[in-house]
Amino acid sequence: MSPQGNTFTNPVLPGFHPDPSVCRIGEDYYLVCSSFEYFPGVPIFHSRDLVHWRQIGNVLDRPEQLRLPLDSPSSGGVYAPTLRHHDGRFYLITTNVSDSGNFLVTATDPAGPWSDPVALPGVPGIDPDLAWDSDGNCWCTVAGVSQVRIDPRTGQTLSQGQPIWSGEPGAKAPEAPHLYQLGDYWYLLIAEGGTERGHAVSVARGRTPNGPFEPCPANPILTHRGTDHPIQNTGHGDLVQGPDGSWWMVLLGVRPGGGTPGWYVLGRETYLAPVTWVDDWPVVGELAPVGTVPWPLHPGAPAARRDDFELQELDHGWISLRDRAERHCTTKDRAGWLTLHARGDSMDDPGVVFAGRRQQHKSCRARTLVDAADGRGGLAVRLDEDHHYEIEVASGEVRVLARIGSLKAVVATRPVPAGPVVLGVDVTEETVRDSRTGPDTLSFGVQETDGTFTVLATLEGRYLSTEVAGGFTGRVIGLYAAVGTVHFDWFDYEPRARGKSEN
Ligand code: 6LW
Repeated sequence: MSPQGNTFTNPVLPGFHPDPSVCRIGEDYYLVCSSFEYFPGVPIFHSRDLVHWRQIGNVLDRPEQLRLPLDSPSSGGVYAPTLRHHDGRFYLITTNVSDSGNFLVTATDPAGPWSDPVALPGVPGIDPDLAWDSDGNCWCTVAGVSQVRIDPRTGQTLSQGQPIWSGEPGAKAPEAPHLYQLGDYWYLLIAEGGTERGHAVSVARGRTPNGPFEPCPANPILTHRGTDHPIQNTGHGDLVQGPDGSWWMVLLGVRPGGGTPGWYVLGRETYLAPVTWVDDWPVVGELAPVGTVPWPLHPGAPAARRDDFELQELDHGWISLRDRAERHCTTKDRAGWLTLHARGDSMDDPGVVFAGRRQQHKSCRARTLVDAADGRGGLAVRLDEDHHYEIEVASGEVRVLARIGSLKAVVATRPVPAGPVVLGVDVTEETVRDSRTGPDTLSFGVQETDGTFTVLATLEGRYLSTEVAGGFTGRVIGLYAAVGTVHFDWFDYEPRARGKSEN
């Protein structure tokens, strides 16, 4: 099934879900996103309608598949993947910019297990794509834009790299290529203009997979640059056809908030747009507006949820920094609790033991019950090592800490009785008061025994935005241990409605 027109709500995957790639087998759509410094890597989702997505796993969920050295930078790691299905197998090709470069993995079931990596040492650059021609040749196209033939079983490169069409002359960052054979043409879809406000999607077509390519006269076929559309930075698209013959593009976009220049805090999200064909060129329709005509919620839709850590495995949505060994992060030490054993002494440390979930709503709240009798730890809102706020407990004292670039401060403290304590954060989207305000605030506090929430500190959200911190990710809210052993009984995440702009 496919949605009708744009009668659905965008984004279809809110929060840090960038660089979407999609494919369909029969009635089933599958979609993957980049994951950068987080482990497990490359979240994979299933849908029957392109709108409601349920995470069915993470493609790179074993250390043998994904090595992220502890000193690798945030926004390094795993970049834009491409997901394809060929000859009864799923292929996932991507780049680990912090370790192995380009590689591919395969699976018969997209929920896994996925194979060990096939290294692609002869494939340069980032954003690799895979396409097969009718002779069985496998073409690998990368950002730049250039192309080599490969043997996907061995990883061997079978031809010299050839530059092919790379977008509008002078446009920066031709990247995210995807190559499709449709009817009489091979279409080369690319992103250009950079992943910031200038982002765009352009297309060219040719008679053979390696060109020559003729650019579409209507390029860019999608961009929101220079508009006041609430969804900005639109680009990095991938095309898919529904079983009913309709065409769609998944793409990344952001929702900046506040005054000038606008700050986005949820990272680059996945959006859906209808596509029609005119004169054998794709025409991208309007993006469904944010939060207008919600489809009925289904179990996979983001909503209030509690993780009570009763199961041995963490839900697929939990991500950690660079690795997640059982000796650091486990539900097996204390039944019904998540136990974190510290490595690294604060959220400034790239090796800190952390497990979190993406912030998916502009206004939301998170709570957790923490037992830090044997250590120090708490609840953090993280963009990277240099940009995070947290509330932690140790030795009868709760502290709120802020790290913004090279500045670090304890902004509030308060004594608490011995025993587990509920720590929390309320994120609140701000009304724009003047051109310098917004986009949100984060109020950290403790829950009293009568259930009321006492705020200890309210901090500006813009310092945890991509415009301030840089990079490619978005906010992740989660649990960490900075000293010793810290136990967490449950973690609650709840969207909070706030006016029209909320979804
Ligand atoms: C990715 C590139 C991009 O490799 O950003 O928006 C880079 N597009 O295609 C990181 O996600």
